[in-house]
Amino acid sequence: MTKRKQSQSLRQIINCDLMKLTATPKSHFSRKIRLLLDHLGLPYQLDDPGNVADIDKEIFGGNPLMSVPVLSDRQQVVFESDNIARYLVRKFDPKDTYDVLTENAELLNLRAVMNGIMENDVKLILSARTGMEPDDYPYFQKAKQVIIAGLVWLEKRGQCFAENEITYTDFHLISMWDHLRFYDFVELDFPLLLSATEKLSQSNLVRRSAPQS
Ligand SMILES: N[C@@H](CCC(=O)N[C@@H](CS)C(=O)NCC(=O)O)C(=O)O
Repeated sequence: MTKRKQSQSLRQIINCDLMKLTATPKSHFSRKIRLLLDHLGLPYQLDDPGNVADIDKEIFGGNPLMSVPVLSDRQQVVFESDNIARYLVRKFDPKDTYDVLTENAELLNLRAVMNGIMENDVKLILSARTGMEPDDYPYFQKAKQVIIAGLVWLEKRGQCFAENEITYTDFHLISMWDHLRFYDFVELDFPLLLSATEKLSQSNLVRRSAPQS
């Protein structure tokens, strides 16, 4: 980190000018960012909007998409988990310690599949939460099938996770996996993914943001 960046972060800490992350404690998309913030040692304040099914853009940090996470860094507001990750790395971690800015197509595919699984997981949760039984609708049955097909695809690439140093791709995996386990919509019979997530969960920093009942 350059001296200028270092003093920028220090100023933020000293002035208690904390970044704010609008996020629910169980949100998997938000957890990717909490893991990044925690690993970068960046303090932040969590602003919990409560029920993400609510229709009120103000509780979502002004995000018209009415979803979390949203980062507020003084006057700068950033929507979308991966945009937030890129913003944080460009501002605070020029070495890109966790490989957020990779252009590697295989890694980007892994992340795309995990993001897709998480999106479909959100569909199932919000349908159940808003009074629709997912099993009654082909739209949600497809969402479940996409989750399963995505997990099968990831399991075939299970050796790509939890290798030497933890990376942003691992942050995706642990956030997705713990969330699926928490909500229990699909059976998680994927030995390589299980062993990678168990390895990642040995870290206190990783466990700190795990969803709690
Ligand atoms: N593509 C978005 C997805 C965010 C997302 O779906 N967040 C969920 C919570 S984990 C949410 O707020 N959903 C509310 C909704 O979709 O109405 C991102 O990467 O940040």
